[in-house]
Amino acid sequence: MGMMTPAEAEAVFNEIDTDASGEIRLSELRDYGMANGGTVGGLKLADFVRAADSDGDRRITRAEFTSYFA
Ligand SMILES: [Ca+2]
Ligand SMILES: [Ca+2]
Repeated sequence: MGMMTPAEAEAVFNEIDTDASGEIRLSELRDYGMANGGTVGGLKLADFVRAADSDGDRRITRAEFTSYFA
């Protein structure tokens, strides 16, 4: 929602998606949060998942991530 440019959102997504599967699993999110003060884009991890996971499968796809942040 305009918090990042599309290019920034893409870069952050790639940083979190360490296995390059195209979606962020909760374990990847936890690893990222541990290294970044427990937040993603200024949101706590649980709040981030609730907000960005629009289909509720507990995984954040590239499309879900960029449509939320960019
Ligand atoms: Ca992944
Ligand atoms: Ca999802």
